[in-house]
Amino acid sequence: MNKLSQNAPAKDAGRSKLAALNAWVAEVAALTRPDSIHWCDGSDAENDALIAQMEADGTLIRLNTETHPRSWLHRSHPDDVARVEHLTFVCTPQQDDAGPNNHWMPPADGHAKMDALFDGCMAGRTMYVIPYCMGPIDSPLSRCGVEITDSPYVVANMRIMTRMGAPSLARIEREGSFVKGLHSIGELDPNRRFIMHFPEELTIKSYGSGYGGNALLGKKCHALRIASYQAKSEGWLAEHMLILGLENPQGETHYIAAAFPSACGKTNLAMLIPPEGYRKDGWKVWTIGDDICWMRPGADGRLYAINPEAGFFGVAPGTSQTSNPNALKTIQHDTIFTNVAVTGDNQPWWEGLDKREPAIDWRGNDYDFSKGTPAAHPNSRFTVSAKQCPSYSPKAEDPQGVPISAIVFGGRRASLVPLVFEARDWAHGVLVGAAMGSETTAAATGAVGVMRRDPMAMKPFCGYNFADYFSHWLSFDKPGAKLPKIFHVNWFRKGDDGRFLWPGFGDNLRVLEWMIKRVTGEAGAQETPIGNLPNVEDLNVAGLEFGNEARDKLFGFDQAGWRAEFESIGEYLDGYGPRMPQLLRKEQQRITEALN
Ligand code: GTP
Ligand code: SPV
Ligand code: MN
Repeated sequence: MNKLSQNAPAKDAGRSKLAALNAWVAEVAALTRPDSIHWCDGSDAENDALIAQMEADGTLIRLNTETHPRSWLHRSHPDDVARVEHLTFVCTPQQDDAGPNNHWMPPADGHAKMDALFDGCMAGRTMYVIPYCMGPIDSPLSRCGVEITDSPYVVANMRIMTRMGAPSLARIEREGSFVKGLHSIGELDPNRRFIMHFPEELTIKSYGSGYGGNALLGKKCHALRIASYQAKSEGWLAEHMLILGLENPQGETHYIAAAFPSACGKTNLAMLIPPEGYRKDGWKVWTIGDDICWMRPGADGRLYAINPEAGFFGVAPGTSQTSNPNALKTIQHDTIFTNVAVTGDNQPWWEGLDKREPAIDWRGNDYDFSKGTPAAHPNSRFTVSAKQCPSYSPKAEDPQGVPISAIVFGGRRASLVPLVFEARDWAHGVLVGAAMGSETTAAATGAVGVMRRDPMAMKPFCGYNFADYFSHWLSFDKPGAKLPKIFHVNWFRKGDDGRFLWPGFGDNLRVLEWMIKRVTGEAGAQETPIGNLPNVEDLNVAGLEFGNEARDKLFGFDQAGWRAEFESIGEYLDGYGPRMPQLLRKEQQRITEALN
């Protein structure tokens, strides 16, 4: 018998000191009827046994042990390769509380739909109970949850992405409360797939997908959708943001949180290596998080942030020695790769990595160049512990979090939006975030490259009405608050020839330097109706060469274009009806008038 599935359900139902947890596990077991229940302790022995089991049944394929020790390839079902926004629901009693930004169902209907799917779905399978903590185990900003799943791949990923196992269970027993997440891969049938949230019950039910944010319930479901809801009532923020520390030559470190939509550059910015000249001068970037940021005001009025995650579930394509050397070093060992291609000698490979030729594509077929389709799935990913990252910040485990000096919003905008601008104050900054637009990416199913509004990069992740969310953001501006400055960036502006005008990646440091110098009052800017833009001479562009087109488009301000944009922003805000905070409408009107 399998070492991991020895315990009978009846015996296992009493495994925690917390009656509420035991009762929930027993209730779920009665519904899903697994063959056995395994309570995860997070130990190496447990992980080794799970990995061995997955290697034996083909769930994991061992990669080249010399180049990539203890690393694995997982091929997900070809119809299960990304988040599914059209199948993701927020179930609040009132539809208005979920808002036009969410798909909604009455909670009773949501439960009925999900429980019918879960009925008997774990027959013949092991049910894993995963106690986890989002954030450092000893941090007052952290929150705990328990995910029940029938996927050992999910267990192995949750072990990397969260603090999972015995210490988390101990905290849950101490606190007496936890977010409940129930997950089954079901039949992996897209027609029997839903990701359902019940914020008032701190409950998640996810069926029919084994992929990323659909299945690793600590990540987007808990740390963003449920947490954003909790954060609103408790006075903090749960955001789709990276966190980095920028150390200057004087040895001072400023912390920056940045919200970019999925597959728009968070991992890359969080692990940035400064251009050579900057490195020589002593600049350094420290990585705290690459996807999610929880922050709340400290006693001194500043916002303090933690990364609730313990690992990176990062986009593989585009990751290379030139674009992101820190990520590449991070994933040389002890990494789970999902849906990448492999080379003839069984090394992981993806588009943009290097000039080698892949042998087998992400589906497991011989790679055929003549088809012109990518060998790795565009949303292929690596799962790896943050501790393996060479730039991982010593402050990343600080239970108090780090004080944030600047908040950055940004998206993929081929036209109109310049490289960077600064909001004039908090309310303007909230509008800048609320008005964000970006072209869709392969991180979710559906068309790629379609421009849509993605406020604060939270369109797929805000667990309640965006109008209330914007009010919540505005509410941080109160006496005694020492709020960060807010900026907007666009690394993705294109020229008439369709090429990116800004080199991006390491050179993004030049923009971060300007931001921090704006915070400390050392850099200049030009005031425009949309905010403060750097003059070309305010930014260090030494060593970069720009033609006139690049200069105009990266640093210029297109009044007529912005007038049309602000009209569209006004219409977007109006779509939220009377719940939209007046202050935001006023900001939009103030700028519209200045543009006219
Ligand atoms: P999620 O994990 O989906 O939330 O994404 P992310 O925001 O962490 O995105 P990531 O950093 O993984 O970047 C996604 C893609 O954008 C990769 O293919 C990168 O190579 C590319 N990218 C990142 N930064 C830049 C940049 O500065 N310029 C350009 N042109 N591309 C970039
Ligand atoms: C994203 O899509 O923003 C991700 C990947 O970070 S997932 O975990 O699938 O949500
Ligand atoms: Mn993300």
